[in-house]
Amino acid sequence: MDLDALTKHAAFYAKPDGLILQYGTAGFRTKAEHLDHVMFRMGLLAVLRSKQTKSTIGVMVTASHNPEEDNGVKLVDPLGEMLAPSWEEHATCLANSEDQNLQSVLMDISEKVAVNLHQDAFVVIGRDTRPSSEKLSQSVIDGVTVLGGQVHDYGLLTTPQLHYMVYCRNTSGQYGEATTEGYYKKLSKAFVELTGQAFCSGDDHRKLKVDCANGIGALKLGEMKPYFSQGLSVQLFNDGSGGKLNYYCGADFVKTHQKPPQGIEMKSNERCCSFDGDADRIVYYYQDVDGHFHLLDGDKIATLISSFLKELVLEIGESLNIGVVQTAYANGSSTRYLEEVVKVPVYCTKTGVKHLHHKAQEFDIGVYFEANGHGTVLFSKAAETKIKQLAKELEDKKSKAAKMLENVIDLFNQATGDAISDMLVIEAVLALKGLTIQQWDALYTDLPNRQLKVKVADRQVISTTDAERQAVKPPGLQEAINDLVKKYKLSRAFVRPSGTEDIVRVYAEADSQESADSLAYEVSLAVF
Ligand code: 16G
Ligand code: ZN
Repeated sequence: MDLDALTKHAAFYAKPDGLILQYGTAGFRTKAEHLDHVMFRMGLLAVLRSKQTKSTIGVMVTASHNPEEDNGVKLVDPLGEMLAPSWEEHATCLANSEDQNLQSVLMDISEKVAVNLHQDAFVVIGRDTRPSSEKLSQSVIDGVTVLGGQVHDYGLLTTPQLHYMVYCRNTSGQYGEATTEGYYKKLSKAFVELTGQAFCSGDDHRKLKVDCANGIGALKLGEMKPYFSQGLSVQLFNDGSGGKLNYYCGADFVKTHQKPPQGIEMKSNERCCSFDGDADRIVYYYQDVDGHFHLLDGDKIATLISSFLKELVLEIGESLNIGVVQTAYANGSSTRYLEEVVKVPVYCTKTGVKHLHHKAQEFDIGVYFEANGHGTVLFSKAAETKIKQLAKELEDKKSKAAKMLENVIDLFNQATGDAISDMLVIEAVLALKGLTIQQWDALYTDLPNRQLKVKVADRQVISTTDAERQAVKPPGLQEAINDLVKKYKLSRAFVRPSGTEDIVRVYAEADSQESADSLAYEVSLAVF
């Protein structure tokens, strides 16, 4: 390690006085102007992680659905997964160390994790379309190179594309080719083959309007469109030409406000969807003939996909176990529908993709979606092998179903939730089952619900258990919530400290909107 060079370069990336940041569920995230030193340091950390794992590590510069002025960074582990939790602590430690301690903190981490400093390091970098992202990604590159690591800068990418690249590179190309073209071809081939047999009633069936949140999704979906155009025609809105990132648009806006984004022309009953700012989340929606807005969120997506997968598994007659993973935010109706109608076991984890992803890996087929539209489906190696083998056998109903599953495996991003990939899966399922968005929506009715934010002096006074569904601290809070919940029918409520904002979140659902609103309000009073 060339410590002189490190000291020299580090001088360009002074840490603002008193700034303390935490590597949370979404990495580091704050105002872009405060992140230069963090980026440089994450370049350093990525080199250590790469040396330790003897693998390519990814660094993504994005703040997802946050306002355009923000930015953020997260590291991607060898199999395209989120950074291991023990390394989140190292990241926090490194980001917060005073400038003069940088070297010693870095050495401490190397020792703790037993890094062989002579090992080669390789880091790949991607960034979203924020005005600050290019400069910040240069700071990451500087951090990597000063420690002697090699870099490949992919430039503009969606977050899930970077996860895909890392996964491809660490599996010797077996998962796919580590280029955007490789990604487009792999997914489009699977989509076109999957939808090949679908009966399409009219051209309208193949049309989809996509709100791209004025983000990277517009660019990448635009590049990809020609590859799958024989199966689906997408029309892009909020494509970044003039509009501001995530401003009155995007998946987070639509889910939070339960209304259509600005900048999209919606005719009644037309199928529309929204990506978030880095294209790892998706929600669907439509407006009915009476002008009512209908949102089909991550829970509806999980339900549609789980039913489809369950049918295919029954058809191939193999005992592949399916598990669905949700969080406390999943609408009670979706959980009931999955358990009672689709008849699949449902599990609840803490909020944050890494928790759901981890749980989903326990099954042959693990479906996970957060209500906010982040999710994917994971297939175990054993399931994949079995499915591929069945798909090769004689032409019959069984092998047809296996072939479909084979394409489904290729179509889902196995590294992380991916708006483009999820969109293609949903479009394929709707086409194959001949479902309109209204029929999909009608599978079950959401219980009315309300989310509130509560500002408190210290959100850490609240701690939770049971996948965030029960408050253990402060004393008496859970008892108070229990008493309030008893007052309403079909009700449920919980509170949890946010992992991304300095607030406490309250969620309530009940048999009517008035009850859900009033329960949420009463619970928020109990939080003080
Ligand atoms: C992050 C998480 C998202 C989660 C959200 C919750 C990832 C990649 N993103 O954006 O999954 O839903 O945080 O935010 O894990 P909250 O803690 O503020 O409610
Ligand atoms: Zn995102």
